[in-house]
Amino acid sequence: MNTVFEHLLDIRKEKGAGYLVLIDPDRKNDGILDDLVPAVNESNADAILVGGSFFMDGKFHERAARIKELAKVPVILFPGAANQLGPHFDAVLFMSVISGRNSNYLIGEQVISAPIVKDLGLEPISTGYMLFEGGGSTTVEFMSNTRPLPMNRPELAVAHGLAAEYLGMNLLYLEAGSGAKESIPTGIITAVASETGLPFIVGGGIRTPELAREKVEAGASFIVTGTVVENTNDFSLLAKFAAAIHGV
Ligand code: 1GP
Repeated sequence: MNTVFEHLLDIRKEKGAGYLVLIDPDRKNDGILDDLVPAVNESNADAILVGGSFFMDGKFHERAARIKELAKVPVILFPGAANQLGPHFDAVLFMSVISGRNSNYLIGEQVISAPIVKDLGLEPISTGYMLFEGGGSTTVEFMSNTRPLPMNRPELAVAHGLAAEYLGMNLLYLEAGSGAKESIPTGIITAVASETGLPFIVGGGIRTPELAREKVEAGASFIVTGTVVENTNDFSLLAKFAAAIHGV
């Protein structure tokens, strides 16, 4: 059987790029999961990411279980911390915040997580997570206590991407932050695509299918959207994003 990561790479090969839908299992989304997840199933999206850096109640695991129960695509944990690990995922982005210099998010949470990942039998997808300045301070910047990379220095992005590659990571995540004003610019995407050998996710502040398509044409392997669907409750957007990202 293919791993989730192999499945994602196959999608990228067949469709040019993949579409990942981020669902934040916080209380603000309590009422919409039973409609949102079936809408994702119908939309041609390729996987669901579940996670976030901050929660306002204690029902993360309950909601993650419900998402997994309803989902017909792989459900991947996109963890803000080790305490989000649980059995209701097909894989976990085993991430290190390589853009920052906070040792807890570079290796601390990973050491806490590794035995739990093994015990749960989750597939770890080794991911170098790079946070960029999305215009205004984002929750992840505050919670990770790290300084984001500037958007106007592609060479810095490339150096971080290469470091992740040479450290043996399998995937990069170029993040402007959830709800970012500015998404990752084309210049950064083309530089990372042409100068590193790793597939990469681009997310944060992508609010239209046209903008998602622009990122794919610049070289993004996977696009993630979160807030735009949660904020508008317009689930028809999911299929529009999927079509734009897959180029159909
Ligand atoms: C957050 O990149 C994702 O990690 C999604 O961002 O909520 O802005 O779509 P948005």
